[in-house]
Amino acid sequence: MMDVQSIRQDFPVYQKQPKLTYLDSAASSLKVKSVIDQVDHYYHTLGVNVHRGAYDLAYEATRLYEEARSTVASFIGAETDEIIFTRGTTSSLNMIAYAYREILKPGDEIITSELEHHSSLLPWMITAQKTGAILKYVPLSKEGRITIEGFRSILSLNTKVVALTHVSNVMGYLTPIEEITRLAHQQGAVVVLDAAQSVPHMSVNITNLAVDFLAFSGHKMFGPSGVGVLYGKKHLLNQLEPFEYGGEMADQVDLTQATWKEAPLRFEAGTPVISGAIGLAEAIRYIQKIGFKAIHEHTHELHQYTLKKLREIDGITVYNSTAENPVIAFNVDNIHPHDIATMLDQYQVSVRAGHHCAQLVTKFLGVNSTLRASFHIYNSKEDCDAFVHSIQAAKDFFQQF
Ligand code: 7TS
Repeated sequence: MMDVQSIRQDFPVYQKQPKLTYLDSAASSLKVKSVIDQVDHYYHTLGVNVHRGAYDLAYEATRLYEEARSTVASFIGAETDEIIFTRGTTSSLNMIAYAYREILKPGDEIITSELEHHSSLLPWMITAQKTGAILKYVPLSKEGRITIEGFRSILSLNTKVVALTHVSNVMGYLTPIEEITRLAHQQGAVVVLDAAQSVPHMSVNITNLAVDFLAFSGHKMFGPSGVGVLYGKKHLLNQLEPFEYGGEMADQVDLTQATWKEAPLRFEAGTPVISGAIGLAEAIRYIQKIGFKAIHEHTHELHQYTLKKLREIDGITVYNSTAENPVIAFNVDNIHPHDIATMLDQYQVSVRAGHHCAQLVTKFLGVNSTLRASFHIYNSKEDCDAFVHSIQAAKDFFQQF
C-alpha cells in the first residue's frame, strides 16, 4: 500500500481538516502543495502577460507557460503545438462541437452515448440541432457499457463525428476507444474523446489511442481549477475556424478581413490562464513522480476493499461493481441519496449525490439519482471504513422512521 500519511503531507487541506474523509475526487481532486506553490510563485514573482512583452519578466512568464505546454504534450504523447490551454474539459468540448457547426451537413451522423457527462453530450446535441445532423446513441450493454459491438451496430458511412467519454464519471467504465477509433477512422469520422476522468487515473497516450481530439481538466488531477486542455491533431486544428477572436490569435488584420495564426495560438484568444497552465504542469510532474502504476494499485485496492465491505450491509445497490476507475455508484434502499449524503457529512465523509451532470446515466439505471464515492491517492483504508460505518449509521438512523 501507498504511504498515505506521507502523501497527505503533500495536500495542505488535511492540515486544516485532519478528520476529512474525502471521497469526491471524481468531481474535483484535492490540491497538491507544490502546485499551489507554483501558482503562487507566478503571482509573487512575475504576474505579467505572456507572448506580448519585450522585457525580462514577460520572457520568463512566456517561458514557463510554453514549458507547461511541452510538459502536457509529452505527458499524453502529443506534439507541443497540438496542446491548447482552455478553461477546462467543458470549454474544450464546446469549442470542438461549435467548430463543427461549420462542417456538418443535414443527414451527417454524430455518435455519442448515454454514458456522457453533459459537457460531452449537450454541445453535440445543440450542434446536431443547428446543422440538421443526427445524434445517434451507442446501445449500451446490459451492464451499461459502451461496447465495440454496440458501436459497430450504429457506425455508418454517414458517421462524421464520434464523441465519447473515455471513462464515465458515474459508472467508472473504461471505453474500448482504440478499437472504436480504428473503426471510426475507416469510415472517415473524427473521434472526440472526453478524457476528464481517465487522465487523472491512467496513462493516456495519443499515439496509442489515435483519437483526433481529446479534452481534460486540471482540477481533477491535483491541478488548479480554471485550466484544462484541448488536444487536437495539428492538421485538423488548422482547418478549424477559431472559436473566439481577439488578442494574439490573429496573423494579419486589415479593415475588412483578417487571417489567423496556426494552432495553438489560433485558439487561445486573449490572455490565457497563465498561472493555471503553470500549476497544471506541476500537477503532471507530481503524478509522474508517483506513477500511474502505484496510483492504480492503491486506488484499486481501496475500491475493492470498499465494495466488499458494502456487500456486508443489507439494502445497498451498487450499480457498477466491475468499474475500472475507483468509483462506486450506489443507492441505499428507500432512502434518498441526498439524505444519505447529508448524513455522511455529519461524519465528515464527502460524497456526491444526484445525477452527476449525466442525467442519461441515471435514466439508464432507472433511478432519479445515485450516490457516488470516488477515490484517489490520499485515501486510506480508514477512509473506506469511515465511509462504510457512516452508511450503516445513516441507514440505521433513517430506518427508525
Ligand atoms: N466530462 C467528464 C467525464 C466529467 O467527469 C466532467 C466533470 C466533465 C466532463 C466536465 O469537466 P469540467 O472540469 O469542465 O467541469 N465531472 C464532474 C463530476 O463528475 N462531478 O463534478 C464534476
